[in-house]
Amino acid sequence: MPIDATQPYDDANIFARILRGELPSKTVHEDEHTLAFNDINPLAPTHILVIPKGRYVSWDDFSAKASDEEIASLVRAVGKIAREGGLVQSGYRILANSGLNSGQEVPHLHVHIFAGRPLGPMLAK
Ligand code: DGP
Repeated sequence: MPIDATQPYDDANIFARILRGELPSKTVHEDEHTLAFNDINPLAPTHILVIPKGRYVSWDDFSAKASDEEIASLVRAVGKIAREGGLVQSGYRILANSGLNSGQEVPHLHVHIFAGRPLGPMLAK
């Protein structure tokens, strides 16, 4: 069920539970403001989720309310993960679903990193 990007933050969401250590995940990167882990249902050979540690529902919420430090941390983490994972030469795609039409399912901002095969057209027509 897609979520509404303007809804209040729900502390029971799956990524909040991962951040609290209540659910397992395979950590790929962690710093003060950002966590990255493998997607549970990978759609490409590499499929990583990068999330802020702060309570942000969506890209809209994050871009409006996060500090410059939090935003820089997330953007730099994406680049670092790709470089350290050897993804730069072959290429990768980043994607953040935000709100109803995007199909966002988990109401905590996450940036997908896809890589490891040709990723096809950007969107289904
Ligand atoms: P989106 O549709 O953009 O909201 O993507 C949500 C992603 O979250 C989807 O690719 C599957 C992933 N996901 C859902 N539940 C879990 C979980 O418990 N652990 C991990 N690692 N990923 C999850």
